[in-house]
Amino acid sequence: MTFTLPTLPYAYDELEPYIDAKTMELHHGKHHKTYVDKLNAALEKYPELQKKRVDELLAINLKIVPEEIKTAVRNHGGGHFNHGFWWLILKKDTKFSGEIEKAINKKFGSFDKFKELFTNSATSLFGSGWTWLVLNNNELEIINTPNQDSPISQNKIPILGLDVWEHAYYLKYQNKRADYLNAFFNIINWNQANQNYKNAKK
Ligand code: MN3
Repeated sequence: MTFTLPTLPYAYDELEPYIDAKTMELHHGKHHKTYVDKLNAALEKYPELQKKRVDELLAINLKIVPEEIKTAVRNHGGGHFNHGFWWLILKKDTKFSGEIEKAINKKFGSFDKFKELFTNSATSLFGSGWTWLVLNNNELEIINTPNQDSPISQNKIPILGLDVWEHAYYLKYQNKRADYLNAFFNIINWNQANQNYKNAKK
């Protein structure tokens, strides 16, 4: 089996005006597609690895991946996993509620404080990468990862994530990363985040 580009559970224009349709089309149809294609190319000579899930390839700092393709799988497997995760965390009009609400309030004091810390983390990220809310040893934590590095390689379970590569926002927001970060908080799928949190706690 080779890896395939997942279909989005919504139309490209559904996140307007926070993320524009053109950005979604390029981001999913071109960027994510390229990660999938390059991951498949990297695994071409490794039929055993083609049978693994992408999270299995990335686990424990890519332990099962041979040295000669480690960088390619870190970048393109990471890109495939991170984007597959990211599409599902985007949705308009869900409510901050459930176990994730309680856990965020308990850990960070309030939603506003969480938003501030998450935004500061994303603002401070130099170059390309991601900002995440993860569960690390059963504790919520905000982290950045460079490039397409995935939290699961560090044994941290993503609850929600934010793509801070310029390709995620540049068409609409140009250099105004702060506006993009603010927009993101209107399209977090809290149902999905809550489900991710409940699964991670198991
Ligand atoms: Mn991206």
